[in-house]
Amino acid sequence: MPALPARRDFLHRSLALAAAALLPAAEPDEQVIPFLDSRPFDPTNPRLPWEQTTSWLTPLEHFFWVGHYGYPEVDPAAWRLHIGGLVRNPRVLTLEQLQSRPKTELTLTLECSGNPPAGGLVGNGRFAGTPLAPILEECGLPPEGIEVVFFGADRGSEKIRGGEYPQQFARSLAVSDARRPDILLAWEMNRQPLTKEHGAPVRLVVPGWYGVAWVKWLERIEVQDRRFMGRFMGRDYVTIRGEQQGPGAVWRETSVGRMNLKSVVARVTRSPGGVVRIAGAAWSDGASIGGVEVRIDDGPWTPAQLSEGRDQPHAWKFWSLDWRNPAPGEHTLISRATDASGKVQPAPEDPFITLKKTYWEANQQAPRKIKV
Ligand SMILES: Nc1nc2c(c(=O)[nH]1)N[C@H]1C(S)=C(S)[C@@H](COP(=O)(O)O)O[C@H]1N2
Ligand SMILES: [Mo]
Repeated sequence: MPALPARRDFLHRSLALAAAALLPAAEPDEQVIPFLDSRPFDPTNPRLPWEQTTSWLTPLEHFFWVGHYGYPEVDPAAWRLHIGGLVRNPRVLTLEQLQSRPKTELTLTLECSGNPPAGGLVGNGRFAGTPLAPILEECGLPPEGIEVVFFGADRGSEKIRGGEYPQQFARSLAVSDARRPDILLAWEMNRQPLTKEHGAPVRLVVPGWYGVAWVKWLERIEVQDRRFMGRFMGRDYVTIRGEQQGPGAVWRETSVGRMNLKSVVARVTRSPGGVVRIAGAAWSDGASIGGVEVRIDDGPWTPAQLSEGRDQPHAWKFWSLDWRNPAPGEHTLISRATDASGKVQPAPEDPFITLKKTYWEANQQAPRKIKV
């Protein structure tokens, strides 16, 4: 297998770089045991490199980005936020006006609902901006308003039944969700102005919801008296899931929204003393993580130790488990999270997963293979 040494080489080199940049807490001389399917990091299309992830906060250079209609350059001086539709007092805000409002910072896990089980379309960042709810209140929500629609500056065209139509990236929230106090109009990520890739100058931040709801390059907010059914609400980012009910199944198609309970084995290391440590992350829609268990091969589920992040409801929790005397050879590691209500992250064979026909929201337990 000629590819393997090169891969290892790459890993060790990039690890040395990561260690220099962000590793005060890592143990000296620990060695990463790479996953057998580990892939090199591509800085032009970043995916969280789990095996290099030692920092609870994801550095910007490791944070994924997704843009369905490209990445528009928005001039912050010319930028305006239009708030209209059915509100009683429509408004137009400049960036300066927005930034003069009260500022809140939250540490939040952002995951794309298209992230595969152990994939890197996820990160944990600090987002700062001003709460949306008071702005909606000031604009006056009418009783007939049921949804708030958020429009980005990015545009494309969509084919529907033989026709082709202009579209703007947009997502909606029910008024009751939009009034949550922790939804932000954010202009900072990791204490820096948002980059173009992450939606500069202003994006929506929806703690506990999948990334598709976090509209970037935000330029218009509208309240309407009917459901918004654009591509990213009603046709794309939809989950078709069955549930066995007696002899048949009930099939439901829902728009991707709240995140599902999930955990991953992120990184396996060996200390100079020979102890192998299995470390990982777990997150949810904000329900607190009750615990994480790890299974090695066909062994018992063993509770891991939760470490960082327990005080931040919408940020991932880090966990680890020390594995003494691993037998040399190949092993399969798998983790499962449980939330405080007792809900357990589903196994790949769970009907919650097998009856999910679309690939979005893949929160099943993810086996990872290593060779010790
Ligand atoms: N305007 C706009 N906002 C968008 C998107 C987009 O294509 N256009 N992609 C969404 C999706 S699918 C995800 S997963 C997140 C990703 O956020 P990030 O690129 O900052 O990581 O942005 C969301 N916001
Ligand atoms: Mo996404």
